[in-house]
Amino acid sequence: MNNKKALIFGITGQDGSYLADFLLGKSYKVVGVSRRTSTDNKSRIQHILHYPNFSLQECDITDAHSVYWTLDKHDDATEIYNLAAQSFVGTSFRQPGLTWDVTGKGCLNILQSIVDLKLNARFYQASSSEMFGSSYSCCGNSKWQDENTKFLPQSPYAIAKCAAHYMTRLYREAYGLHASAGVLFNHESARRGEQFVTRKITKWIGEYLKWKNSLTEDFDFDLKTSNEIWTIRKSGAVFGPKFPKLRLGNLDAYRDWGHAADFVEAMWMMLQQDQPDDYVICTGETHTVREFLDAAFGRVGIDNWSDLVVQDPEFYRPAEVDYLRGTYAKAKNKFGWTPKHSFIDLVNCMVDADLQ
Ligand code: NAP
Ligand code: F7E
Repeated sequence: MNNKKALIFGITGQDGSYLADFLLGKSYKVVGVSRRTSTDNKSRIQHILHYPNFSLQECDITDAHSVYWTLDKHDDATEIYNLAAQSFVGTSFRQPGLTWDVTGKGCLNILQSIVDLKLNARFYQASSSEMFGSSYSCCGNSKWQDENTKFLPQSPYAIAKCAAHYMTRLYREAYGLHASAGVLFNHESARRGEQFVTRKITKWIGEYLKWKNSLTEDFDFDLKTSNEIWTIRKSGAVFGPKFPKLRLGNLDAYRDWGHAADFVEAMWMMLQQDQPDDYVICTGETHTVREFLDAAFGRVGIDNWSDLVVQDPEFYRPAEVDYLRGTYAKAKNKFGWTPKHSFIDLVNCMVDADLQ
C-alpha cells in the first residue's frame, strides 16, 4: 500500500485526468481540486469518480483563501501538482486579466500557502513552451529550444506562465521548497479540449464522415462552395443536405506535438528526484499544422483536403509563435524519460477516437 497522496489542481482538464489515472495506477491517494461550475465538467474523470482512492475538493485557484484552506485540509499531501490554468492562448488575448489571475497568480497562491502552512509536499508547476515565444537556440540550420533558451513570450498566456515559472524558481531558492517546473511542449490526446487545433481537426473529420455516411443513395456528389459542402440529388439539380467546412487560422506554424499520457509521467518523474529542477519535455520533432492536416485526413483516405478547409482571419492570433521544437536531453539524462508515442501514432489515435 502506497502512503503517497497527491493533490491535483486542474483535475478536470486533459492532463489532470491522465495524471490521476497514472497516480491511481501507482496506488496513490489522489485528491482532484476543481472549481464550482454551473455545468458539469467532469467528463474526463467520470471513470475514476467512484474509486476509493479518489476524491474531489472544491477550490478556485484565484481565491487565496480557498487555496489556503484546501492545502490546510490536505496537509498530509506528499505531492502537489498545479495544472490549473486558463490554457487557451487565443482566449488569453481576449481575457488577459482573467488569464493573469488564473495562470499567473494562481500559482503564487499555492506557493505562498505551502510556505505559510510549512508543508513538506513536493510541488510541480505546469510551465509551457509558449514561454519561448519567438526565441530559439540555433546552430547552422538547426533550431531548437531547451533549458538554456531565453524566454520571449508572445501572448498574455505565455507572460502569465513566465511569472508562475519564475515564482516557482524563486520559492525553491528563497524558501528551499522542493518545487520543479516542467516546460512542456504541446501535448494532445483524445481528451484534448475541442478548441485546440489538433482536436478541432480530428473532431471535424469524425463529424464530417458521420454526416457523409448518413447520406442516402439519393445524393450523388458534393459541391464545394466557399463555406459549405453541399450535396446534389441524383434525380436532378436539387440541393440536399450541406455541411460546414473546417475553419482554421494559420496553417504554417510549427509545433512539437506529443501525447499527454507520456508527458504526465515526466511530471511525476520530476517530483521523484532528490533535487528539484526545471526540465523541458517534448518529442524533438516539429510539424506544421498543414502536416497535421495531411496526416489526419490521410488516416481516413482523403489525400486532398484543400477544398474542405477554409482559412478564416477569426482564428489568426494578434501575435503568433511560429516555431517550436524542443530537446529533452536533460530529462533523458537525469531520469531516463523519452516519449513513447510518435507523431503519426498521436494523429491516428486522435482521429480513430473521434471516428467513434
Ligand atoms: P486544460 O485541459 O485547459 O485544463 C485546465 C484545468 O484548469 C481545468 O481543469 C480547469 O477547470 C482548471 N481551471 C481553470 N481555471 C481554474 C480556476 N480558476 N480554479 C481552478 N481550476 C481552474 O489544460 P491541459 O491541457 O490539461 O494543461 C494542463 C496544464 O499544463 C495547464 O496549466 C496548461 O497551461 C499547461 N500546459 C499545457 C500544455 C498542452 O499542450 N496541453 C503544454 C504546456 C503547458 P475547468 O474544467 O473548470 O475549466
Ligand atoms: O494552436 C494554429 C495556432 O491552440 C496551435 C496550449 O496547450 O500548447 C497549446 O497552445 C497552432 C497555433 O495550441 C487554428 O495559431 C491554426 O500556431 O492548438 P493550439 P497552442 O497555441 O500551441 C502550449 C504549449 C500551451 O501551453 C497551451 O496551453 O495552431 N492554428 N488554426 C489554430 N489554433 C487553434 N486553436 N484553432 C485554429 O483554428
